[in-house]
This record gives sequence, C-alpha cells and structure tokens, in this order.
Amino acid sequence: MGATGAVGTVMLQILSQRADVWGEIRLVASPRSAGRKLAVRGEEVEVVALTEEALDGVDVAMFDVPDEVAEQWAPVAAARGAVVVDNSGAFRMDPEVPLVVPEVNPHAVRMRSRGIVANPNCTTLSMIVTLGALHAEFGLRELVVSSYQAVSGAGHAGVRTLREQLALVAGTELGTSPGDVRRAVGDNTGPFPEPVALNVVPWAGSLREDGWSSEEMKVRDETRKILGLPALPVAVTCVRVPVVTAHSLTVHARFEGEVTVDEAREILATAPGVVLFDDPAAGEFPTPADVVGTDPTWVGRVRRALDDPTALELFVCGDNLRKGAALNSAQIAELVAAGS
Ligand code: 11C
Repeated sequence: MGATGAVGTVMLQILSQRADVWGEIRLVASPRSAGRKLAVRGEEVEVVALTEEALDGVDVAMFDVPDEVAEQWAPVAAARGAVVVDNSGAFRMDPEVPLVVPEVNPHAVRMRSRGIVANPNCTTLSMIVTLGALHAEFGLRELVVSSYQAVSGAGHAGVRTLREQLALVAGTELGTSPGDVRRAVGDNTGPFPEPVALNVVPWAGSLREDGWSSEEMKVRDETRKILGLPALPVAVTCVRVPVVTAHSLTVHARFEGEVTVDEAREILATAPGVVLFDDPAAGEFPTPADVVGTDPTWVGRVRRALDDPTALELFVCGDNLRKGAALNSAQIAELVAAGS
C-alpha cells in the first residue's frame, strides 16, 4: 500500500534485493496511481487502486500511507486476514500494537492482538539499533538527542522543494545577509516552514503542547516503547537540514554505571545492523552523503562524556527511507512470513 510514494519506491527496490520469500506481490495505491506499471523482482506489475477487494487473499500488507489512510484501512486489511505492517504514526502508541525493530525487540512482533504491527518513525529508527545494543549491555538511564533530518522524510514533496530551492540559490552570493535566501526562494517553502536550502530549520512535524513538535514526541515515546523503558527521560530537538536522504543524530546517552569507550566500541563493532566508522584522526566518521543507499546504522565520534563517566556521546547516521522505513517494514514482514 502506497507503492508509488517515496518509501514505497524504496520498498520495491528492497523487495527486489532481499531473499524472495513472497508469492504474489500486489502493488496498491490511490486511484490516481492505478494503472501505472512498476518494477519489482524484475517484473512489471500494474498498480491497483485501494479497495476492499484489493486486500483479498493478502497474508502480509505493508502500509506506507498517511496516518488517516492507515487508520481507516489497516483494520479493514486485518479483518480480511492480513497481518498489517504499518509505517504510519496511527497505531505506534496503541498498547495492543507492537512497535518493532527486529534487531532490538523481535519478540514483540507476536503481541499483535489487532493484527497490526507498527514500524517506528524514521528518526527513531535512525538511532535505535545503536541504542538498543548499548542498552542491552549498559542499561540506558537517560537520553538527549538532536536530529539532522533529510528532506526525503517529508516525501517526494520534500525532495522536490530542496531541489527547486537549490536551483534558485546555486552560484549566488546568497546566505550573507538577513532574509536574502528567503527572498530568493519565495513564499513557497513546500512542506517546510522555512527555506531549507543554505539553511537549517529547527522544526519537523506539527505543533504539540508547550512548544514541542510531533516529531520530537514520537522520538521520545517510541524509544521508550521499543526499549521497554516507559519512564526513560528523553530530551529531543528535531532539525531539518539540506540533505536529500539519510537522517543523522547526535546522541548523549547516560547508563546505569561507568562506561568506557573501548567497551562501547566493542559492542558497536559487533552489533547486528550497526557499522562502527570512527577514526577522526583519519577523517573517518559517517556522513549522510556516504550512508545514503546503505542498510545499516552507522556510528562514529564515540566519546565518553567529559563530565560524566556514565555517559557516552555518539553521532549516528542512517538511510531514513531504507532502515528508517522500508527496510525495517520488510524485516518485520519477513519475521511474520517466517512464522513469528
Ligand atoms: C520526517 N520522520 O523526517 C519524518 C517522516 O511518523 O513516520 C516520518 C513521519 C512518521 O519528516
């Protein structure tokens, strides 16, 4: 579901690249995309419109659609016998819906009394595999993170907006006086509240209580649920940056007792789904430009906090459309297909 969207497009690539455990793959989208042909597993498959009949006979339904579409249609698919793997925010905090990251809490996938399994937000997913590995050894006690989010988190419209704005500012002297970038890109800032080219925007999502954004609340709530730490203190600031794909985060994580960088490096070097890339003397640390298109979470800049021997500082980076969305959904679907 949502085969033609930004995440759906990457999902088709992922389904074509991973071990093929699937029989028929049916591509479903809104009526305006019906009839298009898309390639999956090397074959052209026609997209069909979302109807109840389109869900007949489906074992696993992967949803990459807006919250309101998922809210309406996931229960319909579940009632018709499918296990729904939903990448929207509609069910993530429902106590009867597990929120699953296969490297961290694969057992939770079985607790799906509503027939729905939720996939976390891409910002949470871009750090949680790393944190899960450290938490399993050290016991997480507090988290402070800032995100550096790519525009593709806002879908095709986000990418289009950045490309259009970059074309307007490229090769100019802009960015040297107040408002010059804003005047050059005009009033149409697409899905972002401010120009994103030559800029950073400390906002993602919609306004929640007391000045927090929905994206910040998602990172906090989802991290607590996935790690099974309902009272974990979490402080988050979400920021949009002029990167097409791959979200990054700085992480300050405090643990139960003293930690060492050597221990942390050993955990991260062997954790499934994590690549430790951390040699600042050689100029080696992850950046979105190198991480985009890859599956793992990359981690670098591993340091012990200068003023707290129980805390670590990290920089993590992951492809928000792959592990941040389509890949994690596909991994969950594979767990279901394997009998979990
Ligand atoms: C962004 N993380 O970068 C968001 C997009 O709840 O799945 C994903 C929103 C979600 O804008």
